[in-house]
Amino acid sequence: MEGIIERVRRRTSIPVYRRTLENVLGAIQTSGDVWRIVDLSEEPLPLVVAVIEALHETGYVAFDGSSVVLTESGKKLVEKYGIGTIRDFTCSHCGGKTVELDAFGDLLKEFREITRDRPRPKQEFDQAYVTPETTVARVALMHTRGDLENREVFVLGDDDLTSVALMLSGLPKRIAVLDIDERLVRFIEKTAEEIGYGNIEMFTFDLREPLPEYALHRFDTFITDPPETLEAVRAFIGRGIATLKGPGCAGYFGITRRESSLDKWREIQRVLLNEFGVVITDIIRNFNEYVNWGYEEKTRAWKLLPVKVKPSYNWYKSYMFRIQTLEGSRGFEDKIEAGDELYNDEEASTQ
Ligand code: SPD
Repeated sequence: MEGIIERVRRRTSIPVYRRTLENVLGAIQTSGDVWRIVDLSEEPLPLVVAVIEALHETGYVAFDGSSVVLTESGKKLVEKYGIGTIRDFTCSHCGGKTVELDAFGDLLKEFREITRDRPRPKQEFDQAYVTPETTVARVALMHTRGDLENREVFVLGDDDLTSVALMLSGLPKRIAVLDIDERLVRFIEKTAEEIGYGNIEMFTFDLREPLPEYALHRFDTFITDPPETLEAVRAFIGRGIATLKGPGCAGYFGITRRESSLDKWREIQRVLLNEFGVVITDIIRNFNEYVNWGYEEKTRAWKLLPVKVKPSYNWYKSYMFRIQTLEGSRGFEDKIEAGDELYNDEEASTQ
């Protein structure tokens, strides 16, 4: 195993552990589909590719058409080290989301209809929206935690159209939404007009810039889904916290394993705890499920993958974080000098 780890280290600077190999070898035993291997192993895609290539080089893995399979010596390797297949016992009722959607059936139906002609994901902004079930589950989750009813809610970046589900729920007292993409701002504006919802403000905004005074310290709850560089965490989550009124407010955001190693998670959590002084109250595994964005063949992931095949199911998920503010919590209000690096680091691959 040490020899394989060494080979992986020569291919990538993403930290690799014995556990990484176990995760990837466990996933390969469950499925030959590369996207499923990334999904199940819960390692960043570029690291999974580096492991697969090292295993291929050493004769433990072969490519059978578009499938990744263990060779006879690969089978002996997993047997020798007692590496089992990865099994999925996710609750089939809630899909692991921990909330049930039955009470929100009408909202889900309306949301689907209203968003039928939504703007398609734009690669320039690293967009990929979540399934309608996920968006509505967010409403259910936030409501369950007491963060919606009669609350003032800020949505920072909204290709998921969470603001539309919030309007339909009728729960918040006021909604504000910003996005860098004018198409989305116009779509949300038009939807608000059509459903006759007046308590919403929206504006086109690049979160690299500090938020205007009128957005600061005025909201109870924020929700965002950041790209996962540390700068983007500051730009999206840090600014989200800056919109909150003070202690006792809440924020929601997704963080994935597919583009962020646990080493990066630790850095993100350090920023949350040490820089922003907030507490993490919830982390719900694979809560957010993303619809395949359609520009896969133009992404870094596509260039890296040893077999070129389009994903056949929604392989990309993120964990839902909820944070709460305490005495001494503070948001991020500085300008961010980042171009494309806002979206991309060594572990990212989907833009
Ligand atoms: N480039 C398409 C995929 C982007 C998905 N972003 C989700 C970020 C989760 N924090």
